Amino acid sequence: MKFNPITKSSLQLARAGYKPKLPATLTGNILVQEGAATQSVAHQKEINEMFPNTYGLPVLTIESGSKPLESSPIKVGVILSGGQAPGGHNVIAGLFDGLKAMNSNSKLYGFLGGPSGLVDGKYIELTAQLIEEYRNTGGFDIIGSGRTKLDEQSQFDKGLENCRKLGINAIVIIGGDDSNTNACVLAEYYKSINAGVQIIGCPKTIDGDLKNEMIEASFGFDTACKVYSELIGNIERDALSAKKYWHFIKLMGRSASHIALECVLLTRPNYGIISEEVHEKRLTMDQIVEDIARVIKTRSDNNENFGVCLIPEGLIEFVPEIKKLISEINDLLAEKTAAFNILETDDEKFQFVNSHISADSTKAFNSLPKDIQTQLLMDRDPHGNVMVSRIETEKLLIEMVEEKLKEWKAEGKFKGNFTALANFFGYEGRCAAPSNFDANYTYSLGYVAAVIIGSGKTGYMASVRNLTAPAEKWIACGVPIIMMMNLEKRHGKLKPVIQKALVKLDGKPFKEFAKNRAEWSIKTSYVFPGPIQYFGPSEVCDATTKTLQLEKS
Ligand code: FBP
Repeated sequence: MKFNPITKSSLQLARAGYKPKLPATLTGNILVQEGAATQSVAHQKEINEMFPNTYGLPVLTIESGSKPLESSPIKVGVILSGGQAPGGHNVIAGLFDGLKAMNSNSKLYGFLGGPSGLVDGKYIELTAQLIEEYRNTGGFDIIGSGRTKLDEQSQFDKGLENCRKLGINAIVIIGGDDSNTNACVLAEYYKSINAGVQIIGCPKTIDGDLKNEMIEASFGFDTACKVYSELIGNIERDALSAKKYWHFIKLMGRSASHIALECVLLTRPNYGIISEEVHEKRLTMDQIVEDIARVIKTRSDNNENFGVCLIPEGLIEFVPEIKKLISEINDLLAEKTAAFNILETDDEKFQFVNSHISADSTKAFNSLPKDIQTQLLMDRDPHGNVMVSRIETEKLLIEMVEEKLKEWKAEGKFKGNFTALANFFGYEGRCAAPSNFDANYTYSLGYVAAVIIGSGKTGYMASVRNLTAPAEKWIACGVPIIMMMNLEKRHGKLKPVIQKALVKLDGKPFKEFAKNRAEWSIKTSYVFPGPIQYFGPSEVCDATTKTLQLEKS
């Protein structure tokens, strides 16, 4: 593939010259230290049996050493997997620079279009000239991404054949929880057959749900939340100026509500839903709607017929009656795929579903508007997830709140006006040019991946910690991916997967919201974060998320 020069904006040109910062331990001589043996986060016995060759590996800490880390020439393949997240290109740049620092004859190949590129042998060589064009840019377009799940031996064998043709000794998979689960399975298989190909993962996802004791944040979360918060702030200012609309804004983030929580903390809207709280309190759709309507009424009683309500993308999966419904539909579609796929009309599909699910779920299914029912039956992604970004929860909530307020109006309880507008912010943030934090973090992650490869290890995820400190003080590590694994039901079967990090209701970010939300709902307390700044004072340009700052405070 030849780079197609596109006219660049002045910001792009200036940004190309930005030199991402590395932890000080990566800038001189390097020593890779091994810690004690580790275990998986849950289901230790079962996971140990499934991963006999890679279970129990030690954590690696990268420290300053007395000699430079050198390697023989290595050939490495890199894959971008899953949804785009700001900073992917910088991971590749960091990986490239790290490999070249260890041996200038090392080579980097990019598999095209995600994991399928490995299986189908579609690749390009990533040269210094090509990488130069993509430093500090958003997007994954340098090699493209995809969501193909690698879980069959035939795919692993084909991938190995393609690596052998190119002389590739290591593969870096840049992805979220599902893609790093793929990485873990692949590492085990290649180790079990002594394939001589190392597998290293990198924690990517705007959703922020690939984090744990050893991974403080997934990359892209910082930039995406800053983009959404800029837009939310602009809408808040419009609402405050016009004083006639309620804006219902759905925010991406699939299951976990980290994005919604971060944006709530940055912009202080009048209402914010956190799916994990809905689940914990077992709130029904009716209760959620009633609570939103209560805030609208109180504001209206104060003559404020406007407001902003933030909704996490995955909400619908956390409402107990709908969660049960989705789980039954998932099992049904997995078991009776052929019978379902031949049905042509929506009505036939609804009838089929209703005749195979429990009475409670039938009731929940039939309480939903037709378009939401259709959206719940759409194809799952290759990992068995409902594609929640396509379910229009924001519109569903507006409809239900409208109904509730009509009832209250008829009873004389609500005297105001309610005009609502729906928004969905997701794709707007996934390919933004990485913030300084994400530019530094991703470049460091790529560099760490190179060091782990240089030290001959497999089955590790690159990790950079101490992220609220200046980049020079960040701590570089390699974390066994198996430490993050547990068993979960996918496509109707228990599978080893990386445990998703949901919002912790006893964590400081949620507590900060819970402490203030009553005031923010009634008193208009909006904050307008403005656009990401790449140049200027450090407190404006370099700060990372409120979530991380609170978690680490
Ligand atoms: P990853 O988990 O792969 O990083 O994807 C995140 C995400 O942006 C989710 O927030 C969203 O639900 C999903 O991707 C949408 O992806 P697609 O456009 O492929 O349906």
